[in-house]
Amino acid sequence: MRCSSCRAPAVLDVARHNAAFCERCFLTHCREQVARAVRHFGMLDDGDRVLVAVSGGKDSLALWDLLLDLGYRADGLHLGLGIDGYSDAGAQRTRVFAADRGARLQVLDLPSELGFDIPSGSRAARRTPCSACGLSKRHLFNAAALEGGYAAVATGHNLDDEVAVLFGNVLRWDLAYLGRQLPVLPAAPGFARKVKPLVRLGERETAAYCVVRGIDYVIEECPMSAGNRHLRYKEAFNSIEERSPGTKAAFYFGFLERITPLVEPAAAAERGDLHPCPSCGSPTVTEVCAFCRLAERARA
Ligand code: Q46
Ligand code: ZN
Repeated sequence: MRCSSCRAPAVLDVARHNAAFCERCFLTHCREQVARAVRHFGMLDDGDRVLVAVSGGKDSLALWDLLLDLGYRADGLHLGLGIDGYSDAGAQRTRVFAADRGARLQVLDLPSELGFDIPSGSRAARRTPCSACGLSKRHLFNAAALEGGYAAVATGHNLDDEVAVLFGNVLRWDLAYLGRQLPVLPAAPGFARKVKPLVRLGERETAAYCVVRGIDYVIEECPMSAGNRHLRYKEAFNSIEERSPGTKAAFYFGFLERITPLVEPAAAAERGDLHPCPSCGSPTVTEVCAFCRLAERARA
């Protein structure tokens, strides 16, 4: 197998591009895919300050590395979720990465700073761990970005993640979620801009990127993800993609091009009227925002 760009021996093939790459050209491919996504979807402007949500896994560390490499002023925020056997490993990999690159890292430890962890907090609030975790992350990353005056929060969602979530939303025809599943959510009062610069890269590519760049990341899945339906959707799509390369990208980018314009208004109408949460000031449609209710129950 030869590199499609320079004819040197290839180390990785990317079937959906009908291409193979040597290490050097693979890194160029990853940078080009991220730069293209950023440009095409208007995610960031040159010189923007970006807050990167970093877990210590392959996607978030690859994202941070790529954004720094592309010249963005990218700082990291790591949340300590208090998940045994997982959170410490993520914090450690994140700290090592930041120290190696001389990048700015903020760490917010939920148990010691907010008084609850995800496993016990989710039980107290009668939510699944991933629902409590997702809610906490959205709230805390948004709040930190607003407080720090960042242009955007960047998350490491890759093509496989977006395809799995899209498939789940389509199975339920959940218009509110479909209308919000965009690679860019613009800033609005109380909301920082959200961007997903890895949507043009699959998880095999982000893992390979970390290996080639010598980035040490947490390989183990979060123990709370067991039974997560998105993992099953990923497996299903992997077997389809194996037989028909390009299916994932066609499904996701076709949705963005052709369906998003149809569902966005319906989703906006479902959102209701926002007012500031009396406890934290975040915009909410309920009396007190979902995060403050979760935190209150978790600390009780
Ligand atoms: S960290 Fe949190 Fe994930 Fe663990 S509890 Fe679920 S959402 S699986 S990305
Ligand atoms: Zn609140």
